[in-house]
Amino acid sequence: MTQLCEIRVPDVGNVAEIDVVEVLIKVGDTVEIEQTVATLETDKASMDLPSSANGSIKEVFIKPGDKVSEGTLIATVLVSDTSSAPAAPAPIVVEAPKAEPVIEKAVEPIVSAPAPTPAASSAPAIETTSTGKAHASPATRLFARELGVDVSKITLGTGRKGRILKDDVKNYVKKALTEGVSGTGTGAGIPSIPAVDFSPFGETELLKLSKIKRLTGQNLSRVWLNLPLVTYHEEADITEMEAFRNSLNAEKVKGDVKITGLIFIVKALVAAMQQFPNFNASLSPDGESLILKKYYNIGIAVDTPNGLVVPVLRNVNTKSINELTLELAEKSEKARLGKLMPADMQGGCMTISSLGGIGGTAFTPIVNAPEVAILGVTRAKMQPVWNGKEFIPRLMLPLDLTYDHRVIDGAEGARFMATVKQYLGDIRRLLL
Ligand code: CAO
Repeated sequence: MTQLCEIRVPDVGNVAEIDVVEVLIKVGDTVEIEQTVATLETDKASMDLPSSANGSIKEVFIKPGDKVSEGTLIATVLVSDTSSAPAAPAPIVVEAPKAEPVIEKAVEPIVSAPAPTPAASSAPAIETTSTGKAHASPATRLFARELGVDVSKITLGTGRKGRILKDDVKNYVKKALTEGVSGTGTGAGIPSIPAVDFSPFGETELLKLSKIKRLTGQNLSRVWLNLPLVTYHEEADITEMEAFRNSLNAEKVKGDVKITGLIFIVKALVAAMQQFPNFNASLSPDGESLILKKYYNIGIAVDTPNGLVVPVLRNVNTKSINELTLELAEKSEKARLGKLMPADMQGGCMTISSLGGIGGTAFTPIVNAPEVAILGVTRAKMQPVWNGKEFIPRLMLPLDLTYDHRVIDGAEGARFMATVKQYLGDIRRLLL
């Protein structure tokens, strides 16, 4: 049976006018779910608009240069197999372009997970970030990345207003091959990992990485290569905090969302950030100043079937434990269903990556730049603690703070964690 599905512009967060930059489909084209059908651009970011259905394009309602807004009909798709009916159409922001004074928005990673500015060791790409001049759509950037081309090296594109198009990338590669121009290196002179033929060793299968995983990988590599990271380990005594949490949860009735220990950690972290403003900051692109933030938004790394995403809890300092509990439950559920919008993942000041529900004793999380620090949490366990007279059983929570050493000094990191530990050890202090 055939069914007609519509691709519309989803909620992209309070933007009245969005420019259509590129239309990548035409009538009769076959599209798959998640395939990019158009590139849209606001004055803050470019986004790839994915198809929400598998099928063939019946009609296209937009052309480059058009202005659209939330709900605008982009195209209709004839779907022959009802099993491939629409999934949630989430635009994927992969580019934050052009001179943008608010660096945080400009360099923010889509997937939460640790941040941007490529130069992956094995994925040889140097993408221009907000500070660069290259003007290209996410689809073109992706294409360039796949070929290992640094788009910033393509000085002028042949598209409107000098925009770099796929053909410009192709021509650049052709030129590089014929003239031996060096444009496909891995950056910073890092040798790429050689390709290995595994077939002599046994059977293998090629599994395509999800888009989230690919982007996360690039972001992680960028941060790893660009930031001098230090990880500091600490333990907090959460015996009383857990007793309080359990007593609160005992009052809950069936259907209520239980309070998770993570929310107390979020609150303690923000209380410490209020005392240590350098942790609520980003380094300016020229590395000469700190941009201090006056709001307190915390990203929470959430494990989903498609990869890691980081929804952001906003204005944590103004919200109660109960409000934050509901917000985290709602956002992590949305994350797992793949329904987070870019706006849900933007504006974070610091991130928490909690593996405590799974286990672990310590790990080294990677900072979600342009944030300057990330807090890792692993599994709390009962331990004998010496109180001066005897060993007593206490519930100890391992914490791992990774920070950008350009911004945070070692002693500052240690003091910050001593403060987080103090808040978690006696959560009454959060009221002070
Ligand atoms: N110590 C001991 N127990 C813990 C704990 C800790 N540090 N953290 C959570 N738990 C317990 C919880 O209390 C819960 O127990 P009950 O079911 O008895 O109540 C159970 O473990 C499961 O917790 P959870 O992980 O589902 O819930 P959470 O609120 O602690 O975390 C979330 C929410 C979204 C952070 C989590 O589900 C998640 O996705 N974690 C993975 C994040 C990740 O992948 N990070 C890696 C990033 S770097 O690659």
